[in-house]
Amino acid sequence: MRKHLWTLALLGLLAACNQNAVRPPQNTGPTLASSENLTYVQNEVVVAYQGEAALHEAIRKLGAKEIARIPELRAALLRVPGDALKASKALKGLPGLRYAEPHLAMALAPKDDPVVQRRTGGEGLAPLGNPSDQIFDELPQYALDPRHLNAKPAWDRGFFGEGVTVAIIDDPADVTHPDLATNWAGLAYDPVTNTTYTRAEDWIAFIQGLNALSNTYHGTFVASTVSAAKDGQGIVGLAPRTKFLPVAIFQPSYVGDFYTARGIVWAVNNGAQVLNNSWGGLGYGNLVKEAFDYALANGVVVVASAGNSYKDEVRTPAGYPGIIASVAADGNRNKTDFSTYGRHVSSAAPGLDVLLANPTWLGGGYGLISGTSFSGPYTAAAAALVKGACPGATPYQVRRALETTTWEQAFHRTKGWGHLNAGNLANLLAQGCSALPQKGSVVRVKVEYQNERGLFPGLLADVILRGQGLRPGDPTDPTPIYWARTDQNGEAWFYEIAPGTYEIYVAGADLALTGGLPEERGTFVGTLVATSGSTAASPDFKLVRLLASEVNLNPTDPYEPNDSMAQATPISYGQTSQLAYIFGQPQDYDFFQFTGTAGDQIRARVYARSSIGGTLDSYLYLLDTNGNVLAENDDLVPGQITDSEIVHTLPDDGAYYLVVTSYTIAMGGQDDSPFNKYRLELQKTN
Ligand SMILES: [Ca+2]
Ligand SMILES: [Ca+2]
Ligand SMILES: [Ca+2]
Ligand SMILES: [Ca+2]
Repeated sequence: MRKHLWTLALLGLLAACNQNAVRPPQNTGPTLASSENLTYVQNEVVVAYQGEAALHEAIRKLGAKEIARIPELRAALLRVPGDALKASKALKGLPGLRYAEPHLAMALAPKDDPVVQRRTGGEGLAPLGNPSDQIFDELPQYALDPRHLNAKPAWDRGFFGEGVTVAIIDDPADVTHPDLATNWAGLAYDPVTNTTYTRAEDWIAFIQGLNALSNTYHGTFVASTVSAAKDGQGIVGLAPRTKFLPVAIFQPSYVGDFYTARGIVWAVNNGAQVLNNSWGGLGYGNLVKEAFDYALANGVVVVASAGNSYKDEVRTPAGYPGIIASVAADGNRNKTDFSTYGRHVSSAAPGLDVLLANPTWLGGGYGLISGTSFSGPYTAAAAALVKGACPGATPYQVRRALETTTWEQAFHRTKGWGHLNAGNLANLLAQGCSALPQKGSVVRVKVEYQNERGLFPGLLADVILRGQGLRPGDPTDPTPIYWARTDQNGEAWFYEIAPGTYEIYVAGADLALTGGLPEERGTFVGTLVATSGSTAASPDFKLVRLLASEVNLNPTDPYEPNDSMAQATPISYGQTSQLAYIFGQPQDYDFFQFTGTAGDQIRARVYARSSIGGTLDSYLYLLDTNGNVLAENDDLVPGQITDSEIVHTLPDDGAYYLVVTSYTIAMGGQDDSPFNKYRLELQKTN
């Protein structure tokens, strides 16, 4: 399981060292920046647009340069002169913009992860059970035996995944390993340079050119989980006649969300029917989520590792709607201690000490390795068995085919619907494609906010769909729950989800910052029915109009109106304001007045997004009695703590003003969100 670098602050794991390990995605060598748990390329912004006009306006406004574009996702990568997070905020409210976000970075950090360790050279190759029924080619593989994935009955019935291509979105896999060469799809992709490789020697030369051979093995292990040939040598993948398609998003470190999204789109456009993603982290990237939506809309199954975080939490991409999240199981078919779990997970597969292929550049042969990185591709392989038998099966049908044929066939949030069983799956497939479970749904939710001033689209928020009757806290409750984020138009999409009736909840767009499970968050705003067989072209649609009476979405700023010196709210030394909001008008300024004496040293501090959550990147001014700006501050620690602070010595006796607004408004833009909360503190320090 590879990690998003931008989650390491939350995990508390070696964040500083990993930044040093990041390999620049291009020769130009971009610098990484970190702010509020996000790590991103300091001067690159991803812009998603409705039409070209909005893109051109964004470029003009930022003084940016277009680096690359993904037409399928209506998204472009821009180089900007200043800080990318600030630049993306400056675009808020631009007509025709869908969203702007910094070019998020992730890093490969397998050594942080105690469970992702290789052992090669024949040491302890049969760690669990009796090897007598574990030989499928040459070496023992407990994962496939009759007590685990139960592969043989599936193969005996002719289900090998023939005709199916599985993309290995990972570090570049070895297409020359003796157990993989015959099942390479003949194409491989470097998304950074947009290069498609068709000759093995060119691909290997590309890998060697990355100068990181000792850290490049993960993708090869993953590819062999799915596609190792059944040829009498070495090992066998669960779907041994699938072709694998390597996409290099770790080179060996993570190359950035834009290139990951480009790699996903390339895989879909080049014949992949299943995408394996043995990576992830916390946080939410709009572009990568939309790339997976593109895959799902094209009937491509998406599998992701749940994570190796030892706890019940939603990581991404595993937690995006429509993605099959895999838990790692041990030799007893129980969840491993390290596996991430939760209500969103689909199923479990072997992920402890599994025997897989080691790259030829590291000596070849085989090794033992652990992690949800490997339960994931066993799941992708099971999906390929379904696609091989029923090419028209939708991603939701594939998911349910796996979930309804597990050993347990009962839900528990520690391993979803249970441990995969390919023999049971084959029994289902043998009944023909009409026996597959019903099709899933595609749902579009649009959130608008209405108050006495009118109707406002584009509230940036988390939208949570909870199946009716959800019992939070009950670990055996199988009711589905999904989470997605709105774009600037207020739209949130849910591809390939379970049909049924849902309750819709809306919450502040800060899940990644504040944590909390989706099932415990949000304000109830209505219901919708998702119908089996709805599609991207014809989704189930629900317009949610949030009224001013919905308390959580219409916070009262106790000091309004306070938009001028004449309306200023008094504040005195030692006082902290109540919770207030930059909200209720496109450019809200909140004025506070205090009286000081010449020589007073004051410290005025805004507590906002960086300290109390929410969405406000604050900006603070100090004015004298005539309205002249004496001091101003954007960020307490530039680019890292976006709350504001002014320390100043007063020049005269008399009245002074502190003015709080948002960074976006201070730059001339508009920023009107009910999640823009803050408190203002004033102190005299001498
Ligand atoms: Ca083999
Ligand atoms: Ca206000
Ligand atoms: Ca105000
Ligand atoms: Ca700020």
